[in-house]
Amino acid sequence: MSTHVSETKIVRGACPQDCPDTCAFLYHVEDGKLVEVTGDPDHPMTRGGLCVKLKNFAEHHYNPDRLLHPMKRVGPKGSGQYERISWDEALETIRSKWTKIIEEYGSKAIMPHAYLGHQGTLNGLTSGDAFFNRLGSTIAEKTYCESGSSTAWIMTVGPTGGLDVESLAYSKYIIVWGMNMLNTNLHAWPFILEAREKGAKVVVIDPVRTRTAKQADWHIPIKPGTDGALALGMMNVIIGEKIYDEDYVAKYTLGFDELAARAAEFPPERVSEITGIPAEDIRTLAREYATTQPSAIRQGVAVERSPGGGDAIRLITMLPALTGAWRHVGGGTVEMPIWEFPFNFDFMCRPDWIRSDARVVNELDLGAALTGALELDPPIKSLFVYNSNPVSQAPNASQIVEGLKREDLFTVTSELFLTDTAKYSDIVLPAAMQGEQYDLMVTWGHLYVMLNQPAIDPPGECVSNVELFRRLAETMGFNDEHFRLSEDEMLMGSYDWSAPAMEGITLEKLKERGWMRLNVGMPDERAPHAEGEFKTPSGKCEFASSAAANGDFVVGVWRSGYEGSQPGTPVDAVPNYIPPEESPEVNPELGERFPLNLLSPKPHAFLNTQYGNEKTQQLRQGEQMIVINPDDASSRGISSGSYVHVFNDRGSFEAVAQVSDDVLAGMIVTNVGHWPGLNRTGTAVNSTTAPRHANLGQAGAYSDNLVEVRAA
Ligand SMILES: Nc1nc2c(c(=O)[nH]1)N[C@H]1C(S)=C(S)[C@@H](COP(=O)(O)OP(=O)(O)OC[C@H]3O[C@@H](n4cnc5c(=O)[nH]c(N)nc54)[C@H](O)[C@@H]3O)O[C@H]1N2
Ligand SMILES: Nc1nc2c(c(=O)[nH]1)N[C@H]1C(S)=C(S)[C@@H](COP(=O)(O)OP(=O)(O)OC[C@H]3O[C@@H](n4cnc5c(=O)[nH]c(N)nc54)[C@H](O)[C@@H]3O)O[C@H]1N2
Ligand SMILES: [Mo]
Repeated sequence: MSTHVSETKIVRGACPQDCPDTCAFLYHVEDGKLVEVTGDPDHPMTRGGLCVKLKNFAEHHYNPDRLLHPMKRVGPKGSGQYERISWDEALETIRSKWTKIIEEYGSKAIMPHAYLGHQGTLNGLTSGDAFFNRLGSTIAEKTYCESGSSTAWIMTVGPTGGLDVESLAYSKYIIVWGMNMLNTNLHAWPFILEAREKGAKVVVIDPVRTRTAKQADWHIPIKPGTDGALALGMMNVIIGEKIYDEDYVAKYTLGFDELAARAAEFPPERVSEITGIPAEDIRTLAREYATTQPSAIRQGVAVERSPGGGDAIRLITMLPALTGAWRHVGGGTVEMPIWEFPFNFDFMCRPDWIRSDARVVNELDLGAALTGALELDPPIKSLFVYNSNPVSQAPNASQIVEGLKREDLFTVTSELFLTDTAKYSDIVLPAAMQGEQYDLMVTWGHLYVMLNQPAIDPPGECVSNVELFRRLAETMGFNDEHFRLSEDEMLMGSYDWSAPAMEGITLEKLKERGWMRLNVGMPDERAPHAEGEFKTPSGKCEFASSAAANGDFVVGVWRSGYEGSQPGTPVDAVPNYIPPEESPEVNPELGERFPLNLLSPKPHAFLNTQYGNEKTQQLRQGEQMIVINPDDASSRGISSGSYVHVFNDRGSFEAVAQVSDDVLAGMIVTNVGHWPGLNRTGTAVNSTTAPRHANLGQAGAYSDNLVEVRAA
């Protein structure tokens, strides 16, 4: 290996984080100690660069605050007072508590709560699903992120990867829509720069003049939650001026007439009123986007975080079929290319173990579920948290804390650190960190299979999630073969290794090389929908959705393999603009009391809450801050650098104000991810957010949040 330095052992790995980039790692190990983690310069997408969050990743493994042993609570819930116990005692406590709860209330009184703290096939999103299905617990619907976008995507184009992010280098017109790429998809940016060097124009659609927006050729500020109207306005112009690709539309799309009728209701003047974008800009955007080929749209997750998010993503996803952009290398759109990977979710989740009377509770409704605001029979008597930190990341956090304080709730958390959530647990279990475990990473921003191999042993008594659920299965007396499989056997079962996309890829080769590209065409030749071939029921890009008829839009994987239908808003076959619910226009009474729309996108130096407890990252990120427009600031007597109180009926937090016209009047922006317990008031942004769902996929509508601000 070229990077080999004497005495330093290099082990190949991959970033564990829930991020589209999944960087290729080189672990540097000396005398059994992880001394450095660097990027693999040979990886075509991530090119040896690691983001600011992962700069001190080796040290992160040795953070003195890491949980190293199981512990039991010895003080009041939330006090953080714990005492070391053995694994045996921890497991025995769980067994006896759960046995009693099951006898008295049934197994549905136990609820897991997990998300993407780790992004592995074995230790990530679906880790533990098989165990909890076998236990017969309540099924936790995991829709923190992308479930709205993915549902919309699948309804429109089917489970296809779409545009390869690396192919952006061949685009001539690039729209980054609702994504702060320089923070959240950093390794896509060089491909955009490459395109720009060849003359491409880069447009960013975002209510905030972000770091990314400042780099763009054209920043279009838009009122939050109105993207569906903008897409319809663009269609109005594109169809009205006949600059769409008639041949492509005729051959490869379904429902053009219905879509044209819908778009006709959205002339630029009307869309301007809704979005705050000048009508002439809407016309220019539509014309440039349609006539400059290949044109590309990089969709961010932020668009889904509003009540109409699902339909907005459907509309955005339709644009390249209307213009025929899919014909070209570098044309089309990308939500996340995860659908190219041949997962075997039934093997991972074991839906065959789901009982016929299973109950589903959405994780974003956790506060209501724990406090009884959501009536549940049986009630939740035990919560098992892993890979997630709901006290910081779930909406209506104050209600979650209220629920977690219940004396009759038995809470167990498996964690790396004593997070704001773990603090409320009766039992805390220590988890292994990425450099200490084996996994094949799930990637959602590029097309490489990435293997992470352990570089060092876990410290203390930390275990991977795989080992955690093996121990829990044994404790509960589950003798199933599934819980005795080796990690390689689990990986073999988790993918269809004989699928065309996996041709030539084997675990043996991955162990040697670390990563391999899926067999789905190279970035300079890939045009997956040049001739239609969409993965929808009709095989076409569905402007009128055939799936809309059957009423179930949640993608199965977010529900642990559970396929039953979920009551929700009926969905129109042809998407529409669905306005925000918390806006002064829609709800003047609420707007009178709470006139500002609060957005809470991702922090630059943290990964959700991870690294939020690291000094170096805290310095990079700074204190919790809000950005407020000069008009809104002066009318409230707020100046830059002063503390403000941000509040609504759900809760409050404090932050430092930064007065800037980077945000429009009528809105403010902060970031999610600061540890509530490290903030001034012990709270953070999710104390104010509503547990509201977007119109598809039960996604969170975090952006639909009216607040008021006053000097603290
Ligand atoms: N540094 C860093 N990177 C991350 C993460 C992190 O925590 N930190 N988290 C990872 C995860 S889990 C995810 S899901 C991704 C998400 O990353 P992104 O897709 O970038 O999503 P967000 O950060 O939610 O928001 C991106 C931008 O959308 C804007 N926005 C908000 N509401 C709207 C709207 O209604 N319309 C439009 N057009 N724009 C809007 C915000 O102002 C923000 O600048 O990032 C991943 N990468
Ligand atoms: N207001 C607002 N709220 C949001 C969002 C927003 O934009 N605005 N974004 C939403 C989005 S997109 C997402 S993805 C969610 C993210 O929500 P979460 O997934 O809850 O986010 P994290 O803060 O990364 O918490 C993961 C936890 O898992 C732990 N962990 C990491 N690795 C392991 C492991 O191997 N084993 C175990 N047992 N634990 C591990 C970490 O220490 C961490 O505490 O937040 C959502 N919340
Ligand atoms: Mo996310």
